[in-house]
Amino acid sequence: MLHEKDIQTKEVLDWKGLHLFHFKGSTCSQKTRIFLRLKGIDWTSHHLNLIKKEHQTPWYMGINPRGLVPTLVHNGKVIIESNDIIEYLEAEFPTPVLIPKEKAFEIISMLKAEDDLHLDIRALTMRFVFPAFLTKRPEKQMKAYEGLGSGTVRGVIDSHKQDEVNFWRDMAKHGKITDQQSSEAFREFKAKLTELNTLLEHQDYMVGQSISVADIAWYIYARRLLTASYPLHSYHPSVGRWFDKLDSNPVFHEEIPSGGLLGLIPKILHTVQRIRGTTLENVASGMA
Ligand SMILES: N[C@@H](CCC(=O)N[C@@H](CS)C(=O)NCC(=O)O)C(=O)O
Repeated sequence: MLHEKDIQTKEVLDWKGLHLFHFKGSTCSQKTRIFLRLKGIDWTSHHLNLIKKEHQTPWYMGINPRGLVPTLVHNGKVIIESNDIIEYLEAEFPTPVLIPKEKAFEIISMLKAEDDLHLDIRALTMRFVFPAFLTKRPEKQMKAYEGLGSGTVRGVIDSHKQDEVNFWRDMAKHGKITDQQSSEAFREFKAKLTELNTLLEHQDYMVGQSISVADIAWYIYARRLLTASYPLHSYHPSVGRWFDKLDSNPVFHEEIPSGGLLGLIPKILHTVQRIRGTTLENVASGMA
């Protein structure tokens, strides 16, 4: 939860009710939206189109100093980071339970591990879901980003913002996400999903026989990996079965746009990558 000092757009401190800033194509926003739907919580939508850079305005960065989505505003309290938003909502709206108390430690550790892979999922997205010309960030934009927002989170200088800047500058330097970054991200996911596959050989959901937020988080990553052409079902059959079960639930399926331009772009990109022999599997196996 942010401190008042972190927030420059003071008007949100007077907002009543539950407001979510989000983007339909963002994994962290999708995770939060599915959570809200399963909980049956009503919320006011503030959709920000990341492609149009609507999240890098002085107004929004005055609410979220990192300029990322999602952000929750609940009766004047501002919470950033999807997993913190989810934990906050679980405490405020306890039913239906999505973080059972007896499994809380396990679930929070799983969410932490998932968040640690965020730059990896982003790297695969920027290489295998969207073409580089759509995602490159010119230096002028990075300089403007650096200057926006309070630069503090919970009252202290926010080092995470620098990680964001480094990611995009690195990508601009190489002109794309490199083969090495892609292979490393692929390896990280393969190792993690191999572990999860072993778990799911013996149980229906990530932490046992009932659904929890750990399932939402990994469903979102699995779905994004499939969009990047990761061979989920053949490498990890139990994860594949678990995924198909969740995917047949409209609450899950409907929150991830697969039609329109957001659905078409990766399909075109994969056709080009197949012709050039630069698919995710080619790159990860050093055959690109
Ligand atoms: N750890 C953060 C990650 C937030 C994040 O990176 N959001 C992405 C969308 S999934 C974003 O806002 N990207 C915009 C950008 O990088 O400029 C969370 O879980 O909320």
